[in-house]
Amino acid sequence: MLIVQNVLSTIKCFSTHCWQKSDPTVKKFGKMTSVFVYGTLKQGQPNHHYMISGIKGKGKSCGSGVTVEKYPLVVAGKFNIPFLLNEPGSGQLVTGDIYTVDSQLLQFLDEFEGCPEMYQRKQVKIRTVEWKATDKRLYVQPDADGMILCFVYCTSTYDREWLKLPFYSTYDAFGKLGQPKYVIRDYR
Ligand code: PCA
Repeated sequence: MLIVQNVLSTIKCFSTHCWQKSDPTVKKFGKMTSVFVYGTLKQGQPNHHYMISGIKGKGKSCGSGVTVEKYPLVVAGKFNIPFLLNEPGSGQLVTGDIYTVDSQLLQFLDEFEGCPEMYQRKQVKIRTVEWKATDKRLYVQPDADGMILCFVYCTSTYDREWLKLPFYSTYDAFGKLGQPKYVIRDYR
């Protein structure tokens, strides 16, 4: 029995190690990661403070951008939450803000966004619209065409009925763009 347990724990340890090795967020301590936010984490939106307060980890604004591919951006659920449905090619080009975050803030954001159950974090190509990040030690720079690969919280685990909702290109939590207003709740 002990031998079986040891073998199992070795396999578990090995698989965790492999996962960590292939995950860019934990490859190197202190690495900054580019994240594209399109919803309540954007500037002027209800959860933006997490991106810049420093309380949950380090985050720096790099600029703004738009997805290279179209995605359906819907406002759904009883709290009117914005979701980017992982259906590239349908919907609209979606606008948002680009941040660079440290591993602590990335880990918080994963937890805050209910990742991987509610949202899944996926790398997508973003066309930069405005770029203000010049410190090369902190920021990954866009390529010569102004493109940058960023993580985005999108979902494949959504209710198929949501495909019948209106698709937006830009999100606003306060109903300024005609979308249902976001219901603000306490985060734990
Ligand atoms: N927060 C994340 C995903 C949706 C949301 O409200 C964001 O702003 O990108």
